Amino acid sequence: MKQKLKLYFAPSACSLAPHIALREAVMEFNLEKVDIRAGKTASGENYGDINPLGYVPALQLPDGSILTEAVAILLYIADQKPEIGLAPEPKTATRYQLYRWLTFISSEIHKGFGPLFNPALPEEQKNMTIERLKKRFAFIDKYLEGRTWLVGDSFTIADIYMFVCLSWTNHMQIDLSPWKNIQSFLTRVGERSAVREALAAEQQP
Ligand SMILES: N[C@@H](CCC(=O)N[C@@H](CS)C(=O)NCC(=O)O)C(=O)O
Repeated sequence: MKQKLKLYFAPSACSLAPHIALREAVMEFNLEKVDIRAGKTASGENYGDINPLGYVPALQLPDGSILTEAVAILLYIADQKPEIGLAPEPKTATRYQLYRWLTFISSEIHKGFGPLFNPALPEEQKNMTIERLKKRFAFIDKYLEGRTWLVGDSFTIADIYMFVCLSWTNHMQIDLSPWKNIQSFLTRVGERSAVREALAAEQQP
C-alpha cells in the first residue's frame, strides 16, 4: 500500500529546505520531528533505524523506503511535480546549472557552516571558518547582482537550499550587511508563503 511522504526534520536545520520544497510543490506529507541528540522521533521511533548516521533530513517515500541527503531529497521532490518548475528539465543546460549550485551549496555553504555548530570550537578556528564563509558570500553576492534567482530566471530548489543555509547567519550573528544582493535575496525568498508556513510549522511544539 502507498504511504504518505514523511519528512524527518529538526527545526531550522537543513531539513527546512525539503520541507519548504514539499510546500512549494503542493505535495501531501507528514512531518516527524527528530531529537537528534536523543536519537528519537516525536512519535518514539528510534531515529537510528531511519538514518543510521543520525542526521536529518530523511524522507520516507510512498513505498516505505527512506531517502536521505538533502540534495537527493530536493531533486526527488522537484521531479515529482515538474509542472511547478522547481528544477529545470533533465539534460538541459540549466539543469546542470542547478546541479552546480546544489553541489556548491552542499559542500561550500552547508558543510562550511558545520564547525560553527560546535560550541567547543576554539576561537581561532571559528574565525577561520567565518572568513572562509565570507569569501563565498562575496562570490554569491556578486553572482546575484542583477539576478533574481540562482538558476536561470525561475525559482528553484537551489534558491530554497541557499536560503536555508544563509539563514543560519542569524543564529551565528554573522552580519550580512556588506552583501546587499544576498540580503534582498533572503527577503525575497522569506516572503514566499511556503517558506513562512514551513517556518511556522517547525515552531509547533
Ligand atoms: N550530508 C547530509 C548532512 C545533513 C546534516 O548536516 N544535517 C544536520 C542538520 S543541518 C544534522 O542533522 N546534524 C546532526 C548530526 O550530524 O548528528 C545532507 O546533506 O543531508
